[in-house]
Amino acid sequence: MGLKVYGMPMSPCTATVLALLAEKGLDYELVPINVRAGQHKQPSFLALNPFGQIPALKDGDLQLFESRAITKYISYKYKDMGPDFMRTDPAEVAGVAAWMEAEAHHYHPAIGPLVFECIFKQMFGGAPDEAVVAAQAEKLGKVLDVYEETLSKRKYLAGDFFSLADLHHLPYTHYLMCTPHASLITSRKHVNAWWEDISSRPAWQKVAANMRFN
Ligand code: GS8
Repeated sequence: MGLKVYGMPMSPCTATVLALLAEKGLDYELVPINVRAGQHKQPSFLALNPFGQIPALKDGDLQLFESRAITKYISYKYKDMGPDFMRTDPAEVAGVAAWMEAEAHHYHPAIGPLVFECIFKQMFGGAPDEAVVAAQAEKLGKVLDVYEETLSKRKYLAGDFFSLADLHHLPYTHYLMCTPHASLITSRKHVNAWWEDISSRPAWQKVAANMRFN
């Protein structure tokens, strides 16, 4: 039994897992879960993730949910397949962990609602709430000022190596670049260079090509 990812290619959290699998060159089956049709709230999917959100993973007898837990599991288990995105040196491991936390607790709360307003809400026929958009753009700008300072000293978030910390920024930033707020990235020299670097990775390009939202 191989790896099975339950989700949708256009879902940012699913795309993160697919990006890692592509980087590692691992074979997997993508089991489509149609969120629009509410499949993620059906008992068969709730058995995989009781919180009813995609993605989920099956690897033999192991079942897992939460994209950040899934990418850590894949990185540990398939350490010898492709690059090691979690490192082994304790200081580097800690740096990757710190920037994964920064993504989860600073970057994501700022960019997630912005992408929701500008991309996902419109998919369902809604208009962006401009007050929310402005507040989230300001919040994201402040987070990106910290990133700019960090990335002026090193090439990637946790050091001079691409890691899971960088990888977790790919899907939401990809969508941000399709909104009128791409300048949040492009106006910051070091953030922009980092984005151009990580988003041009061949593995990511393959995953991004399937993230069609219109
Ligand atoms: C969030 C998953 C999530 O928001 C993770 O895996 O990192 N912390 C979790 N999934 C969204 C799709 S966005 O990729 C989802 O399932 N939304 C439907 C819902 O919440 O009902």
